[in-house]
Amino acid sequence: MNASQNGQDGREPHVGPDPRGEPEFHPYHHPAAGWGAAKSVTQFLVRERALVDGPRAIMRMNHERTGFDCPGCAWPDDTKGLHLDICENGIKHVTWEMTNKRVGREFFAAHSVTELSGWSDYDLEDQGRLTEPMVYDPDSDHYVPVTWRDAFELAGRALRELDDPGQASFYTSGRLGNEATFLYQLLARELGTNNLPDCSNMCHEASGRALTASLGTGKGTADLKDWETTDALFIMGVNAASNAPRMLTALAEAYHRGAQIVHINPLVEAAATRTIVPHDFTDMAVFKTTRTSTLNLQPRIGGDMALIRGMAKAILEQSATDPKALDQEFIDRHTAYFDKYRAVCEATSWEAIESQSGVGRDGILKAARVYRDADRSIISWCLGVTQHEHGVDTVREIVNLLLLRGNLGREGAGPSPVRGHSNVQGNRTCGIDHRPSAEFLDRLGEVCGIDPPREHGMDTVATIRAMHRGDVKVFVGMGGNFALAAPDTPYTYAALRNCDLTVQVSTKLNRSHLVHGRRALILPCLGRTEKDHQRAGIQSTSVEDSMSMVHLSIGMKRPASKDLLSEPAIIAGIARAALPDSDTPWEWYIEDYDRIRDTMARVLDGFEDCNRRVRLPLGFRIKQPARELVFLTPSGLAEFSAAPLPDVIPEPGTLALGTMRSHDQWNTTIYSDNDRYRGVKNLRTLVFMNEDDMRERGISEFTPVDIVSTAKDGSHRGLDGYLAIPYDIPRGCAAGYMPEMNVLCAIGDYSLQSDQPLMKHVKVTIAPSGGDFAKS
Ligand SMILES: Nc1nc2c(c(=O)[nH]1)N[C@H]1C(S)=C(S)[C@@H](COP(=O)(O)OP(=O)(O)OC[C@H]3O[C@@H](n4cnc5c(=O)[nH]c(N)nc54)[C@H](O)[C@@H]3O)O[C@H]1N2
Ligand SMILES: Nc1nc2c(c(=O)[nH]1)N[C@H]1C(S)=C(S)[C@@H](COP(=O)(O)OP(=O)(O)OC[C@H]3O[C@@H](n4cnc5c(=O)[nH]c(N)nc54)[C@H](O)[C@@H]3O)O[C@H]1N2
Ligand SMILES: [Mo]
Repeated sequence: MNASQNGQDGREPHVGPDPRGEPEFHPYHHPAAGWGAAKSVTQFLVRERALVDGPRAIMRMNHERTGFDCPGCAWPDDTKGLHLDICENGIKHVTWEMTNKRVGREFFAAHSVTELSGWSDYDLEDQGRLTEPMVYDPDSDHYVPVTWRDAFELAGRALRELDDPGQASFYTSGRLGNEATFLYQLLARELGTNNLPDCSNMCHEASGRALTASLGTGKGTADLKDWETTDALFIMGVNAASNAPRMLTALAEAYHRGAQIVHINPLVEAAATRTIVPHDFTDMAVFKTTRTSTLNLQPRIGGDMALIRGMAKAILEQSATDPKALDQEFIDRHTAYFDKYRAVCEATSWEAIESQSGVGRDGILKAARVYRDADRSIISWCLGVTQHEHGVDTVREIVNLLLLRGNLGREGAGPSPVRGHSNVQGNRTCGIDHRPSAEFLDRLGEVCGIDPPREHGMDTVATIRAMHRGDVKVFVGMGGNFALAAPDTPYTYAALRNCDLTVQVSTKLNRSHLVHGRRALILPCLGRTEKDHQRAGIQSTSVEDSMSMVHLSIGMKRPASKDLLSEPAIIAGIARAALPDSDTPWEWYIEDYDRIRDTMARVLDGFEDCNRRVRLPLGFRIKQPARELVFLTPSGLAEFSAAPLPDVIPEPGTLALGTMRSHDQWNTTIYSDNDRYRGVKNLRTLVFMNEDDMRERGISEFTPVDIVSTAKDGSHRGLDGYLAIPYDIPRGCAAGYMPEMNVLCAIGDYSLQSDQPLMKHVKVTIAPSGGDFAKS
């Protein structure tokens, strides 16, 4: 059952840096951000030897017009043009790209792929930036240099020679700029496939589908201004201090203003306590902390829908005596199916709500009171809500609750998903969608003179399965680290290895270069911080944040190597080779990205006149019809849903395990083995457990345990020798880190509502290592 020994067929023994220190766990009681963050950043800058360039670049991060967009997350830029709108993890993220270390042909000549497969993921990325295109040579088992022209021809020929364009798949990780995104989907569709899997398939797919069903637009409607004026914030299933640290500023401001801040998370994360606002130098100097929470509720894993249902039930019950509890006028004018929703709330018993949510009625009523007393409420959420079987129903339940009090289409109110990758939302806007609408395809066809395929394409999980079967033969990864980010690691490895060709467009060496098809290319690209010289001069690219603001990002650093190409140029190169007779002016587009934007303006809703508007000081906001109370739903109204509560209570003896990030990692990129806010040092192979669950199993702190997951189809997967950490987490729940724990996520375990892998709800048993248990 030990899947962790073999770099070829299982997982790496270790993803983080060596040497490994002794594991430590000391519950952490310091405020989020502040000096701890400053110290951590300094250590990081020193290690990456970026002490000169690092700080200079950081000063340009998120500057309107003259700066580059921080690739760290999708939190919007400060509307007041704050000139130090940065955070610890954003700085690490940028410095990671700007490292002075390089991995060139000598490196690949010295190390075979088999040898590199035994390296940790940390060591792979730590070699620095890729410098020139490389092709895999099966005879020597080494990557060897290849010219760009030959690389494009190899990829182009493989694509041309497919029996069917559906045998190709084009993955995107959400940091690709809008212009490259647009060209990428054009390449896929001109070739004849909608196989455009992306990281949202593992991330916010559920949010998009739910919001589209309820409101007719797949995005949140609240923007940063709304955050600044709201009376109550409900923050669900996000570790904001680590993963959206600039949210801390908004939370601190809200607290000062007297707004209520309710955190809903099985773990009380750092953002649910207090912070030192990172860019407030006075606060930093005097160690002044601000509370960032007024109420914390700890539902069981998967218990959010029941909790929200409980709040709605309380509001509905109260409306019998309190006419202001509901916004009846809003409900009458703007919504459909309210009666059905009321009926399902009435039919859901308080017992079911309490047992399914894992929160007592008192706590739910407290949250309901906050909601009732606030004129304007925002509900914000991230992966703790989406990566579940019933993620779509839960997001729809969030919208139901908002609709009850007309928290939509007005200042200070609305749904507000926290997106992950810095441009993941822009990717969707610009056409990365395996289920495109007919209207979009019509316009794309008309404007670009192509005949796009109408059949839906494959998402991430479907692509992996198709590669496994041999139905997808060419895999192109535009950024990201597919091998490690996807579920069921050994299965995904086998799928990638079964391809005729894998192409990875990347900035640094990672696992996806070593787990490759029979032929393989590494195509190194410019990073977001770097100058992109094209014929018409230095180019900028546009990106869209979590709150639908589109703005320009422009790099200012000399490229890491003279042999790098921009992502748009790489896509155009592959496209020309794959589609020699294409009428699309690929080369002409690359000379001047304004030309790409002009075409985008004609194809994409909300991009009209985008070349001018994107150059406005803060860029432009894509119109959100739902924000204007225009609902592109079948009824033309905001639609209540009335789904039954799912049963999320673990069977006796089993636990619900959520996989998540540590503080010191960026998805598959590991910065260190520490998780500062959770009090962990030098340890990633851990599992956080409730002390009673530990006691019941004869487990104490640092006891090595074996974890076995049971998939929907009854199959088992396991990890051995993880160390148990007693943690403030509800009974029946456990948590640990991705990507190591992806081994436990079965390929068949995805949501029937969103097709998202169930990464926050893995059914596991945990027992002390060494028993017969692991072999069961
Ligand atoms: N520094 C840094 N920033 C990042 C990233 C990174 O890796 N590092 N990743 C980026 C990406 S792509 C994304 S999508 C986001 C991810 O941001 P998050 O959503 O914060 O990601 P996770 O670390 O997976 O944390 C999930 C949170 O959900 C909670 N949770 C788990 N199960 C449940 C549940 O059933 N209900 C509720 N209410 N909560 C639950 C966990 O306790 C944890 O706090 O961050 C983005 N920003
Ligand atoms: N178990 C479990 N698995 C998960 C999750 C989870 O919560 N639990 N979360 C899921 C989520 S939310 C997401 S978004 C995915 C993330 O999946 P991915 O987006 O595929 O993974 P990342 O780790 O973000 O990708 C990192 C790589 O991107 C490349 N890169 C960095 N910058 C650039 C650039 O500018 N251009 C290009 N071309 N490449 C660049 C680098 O080579 C780096 O190694 O993982 C998913 N996997
Ligand atoms: Mo994500």
